[in-house]
Amino acid sequence: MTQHDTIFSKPLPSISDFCFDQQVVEVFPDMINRSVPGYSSILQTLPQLVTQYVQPNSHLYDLGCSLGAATLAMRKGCEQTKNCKIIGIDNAQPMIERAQLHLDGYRSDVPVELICQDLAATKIENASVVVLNFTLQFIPENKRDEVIQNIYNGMNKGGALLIAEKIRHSDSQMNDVLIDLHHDFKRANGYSELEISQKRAAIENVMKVDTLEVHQQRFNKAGFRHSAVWFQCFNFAAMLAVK
Ligand code: GEK
Repeated sequence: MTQHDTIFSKPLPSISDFCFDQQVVEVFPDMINRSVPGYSSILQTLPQLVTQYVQPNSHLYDLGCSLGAATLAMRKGCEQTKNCKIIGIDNAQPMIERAQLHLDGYRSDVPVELICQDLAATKIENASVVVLNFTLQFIPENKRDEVIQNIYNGMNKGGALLIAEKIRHSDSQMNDVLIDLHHDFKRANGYSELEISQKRAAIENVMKVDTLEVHQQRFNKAGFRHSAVWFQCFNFAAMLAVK
């Protein structure tokens, strides 16, 4: 059973930068479901997309795997494909430890290896599917091009990059509308004004979001031949880029 997220419910004397520590691990499923519009819809659709792009004898990567929710969805999507292996990467040790327990609770013939390391230093090889589910937004902006290029270089032709992100609208008025809708979503899920504002302060230095246009340009620059937004709810979008 996941615990209820109350991390920002009491006034904090000072707000430190958000980090993925043990306290966050304990409440993570509740936190992400109540904070990210469309999170469960994206996870539900992942198996379908994975089935469409997975190749026999290849690797699938879940970069920034947290507790392995996307890893499990990916595993569902490649169960019928011969000789696949999923590699889950996260640089937070408490996340990897809990993800391992979580994955051990489900039986499957698809091997999964979980590694605690920086995804920017991860060698991508023989990849048919790479998932970055709400993770690129935590990578420093000046490293994002290199990360996507590294992924592209390690992917097989016809392989898919599945990336979901919080986004910023390039029109500031429209951006404000999307942010308001997101905050209403959080209120409807039981977060107070204090929780919303303290979380915002904790995350603003560690999570800088790009526009859809910047993502698109980055895919093109890396060499992806096709890309599209396949889902959007307010300022959260899921994209597909195919090599
Ligand atoms: C899900 N994909 O449930 N290297 C590796 N991992 C990193 C790095 C890095 N440089 N930076 C951050 N992370 C998941 C949700 S959460 C999204 C992903 C969120 C990891 C970080 O430790 C955390 O576990 C994850 O990226 C982001 O589908 O909390 O909004």
